[in-house]
Amino acid sequence: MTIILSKNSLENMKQALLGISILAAISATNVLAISKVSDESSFNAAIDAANLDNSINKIVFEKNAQLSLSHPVIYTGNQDLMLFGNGATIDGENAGSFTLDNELLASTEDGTLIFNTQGNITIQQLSIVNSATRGLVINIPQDAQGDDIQISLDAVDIHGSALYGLHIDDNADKFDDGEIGSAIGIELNISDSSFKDNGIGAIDFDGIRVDERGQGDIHATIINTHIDGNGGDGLELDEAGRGSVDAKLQHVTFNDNGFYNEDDLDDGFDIDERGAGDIEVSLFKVLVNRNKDEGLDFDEAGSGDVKIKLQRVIVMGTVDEGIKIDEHGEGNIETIFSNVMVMDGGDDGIQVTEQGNGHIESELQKVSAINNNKSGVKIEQWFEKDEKLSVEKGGALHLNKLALTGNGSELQLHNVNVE
Ligand SMILES: [Ca+2]
Ligand SMILES: [Ca+2]
Ligand SMILES: [Ca+2]
Ligand SMILES: [Ca+2]
Repeated sequence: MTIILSKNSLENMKQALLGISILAAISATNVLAISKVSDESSFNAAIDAANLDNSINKIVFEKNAQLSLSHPVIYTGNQDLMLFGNGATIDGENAGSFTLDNELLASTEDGTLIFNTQGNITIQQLSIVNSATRGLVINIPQDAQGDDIQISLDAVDIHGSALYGLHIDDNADKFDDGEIGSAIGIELNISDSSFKDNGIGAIDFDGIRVDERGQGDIHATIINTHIDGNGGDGLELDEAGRGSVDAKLQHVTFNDNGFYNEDDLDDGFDIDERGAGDIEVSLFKVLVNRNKDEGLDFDEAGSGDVKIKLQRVIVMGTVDEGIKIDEHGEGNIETIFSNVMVMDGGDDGIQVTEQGNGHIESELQKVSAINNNKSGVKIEQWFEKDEKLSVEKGGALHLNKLALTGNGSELQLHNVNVE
């Protein structure tokens, strides 16, 4: 059965159909799926065809198709590829396995759907559910060069994975340690999607995990998306080597994440940046409720600045800090929070810590911190942590309608002046 027509066969078809209106539809894309993907064998056939023929750049599923996989499906082509899911659901309950070592750390190469490529990947209207290992995996080849990979997910639902829901891996180390990765960076765009109840089969597996190493940045834009109920962090962006992390989120929830490992709980949204490079985050209308470690946890190290802009953000019911921002080494922190509420946390509500060379410039506008166990707001600028005498010019805190009530201590500052 023919699954897909390549560009060449389409050219022949065009000749035959010359003058017929269907031409307009065909010429809009290089590839037309004649028989749509409807089950495991037709999905494998389509991916195999794309692996062999780099003119194939689109695979279309039958409307609302239900697929159950017995093995991971693996794309190995170089070309950009789009999967148009058309409402299809891929069940990965039997697609692969993982092993646990003595420390109960899970190791696997498997995932329900795996892309080994630096080609751009676009997926629309597709669900990946109940994966025995990871749901959706994109492995960036270590020798990748040139433009950043673009990964675009629209109306994608990944839930019930034992390990990561979505894993984008530009790290040569199998346990995601180390510093070795490709020369390219990662551009991730997600809209109208959900990542729920992943990371429920082993410790430290997130709803979405991006591991970027070597040269290259992480650019993430997430809109209208739910990242809830994952065993590890809801979202972890992990960048090392030269390069920055920037994340723009609008209308996103991070609720009830981080519960799987009771000895080392996890966060709603976690960023770890090391080496040269900055963290820049902008959140608009983001809800962060009942996460087990921190709600928002942003750590910057090596040279580089941290810029965090929060508008209309609510963080409630964390076991540890609600919002925690740490900057180490050469570089500054700039925060602009407006209409932010941090409530019922087990530690500080908002904790901002700057160390090494650098200063803090912080603006809190219509911010409230209520009933947090330790400080409502704690902002500290250190050259060396716990120094007795400040050797740097003090940082600046600009306040407009800050409401603090019921916290262990309301406001705690070190070498930061209220202006
Ligand atoms: Ca890289
Ligand atoms: Ca990097
Ligand atoms: Ca840095
Ligand atoms: Ca610093």
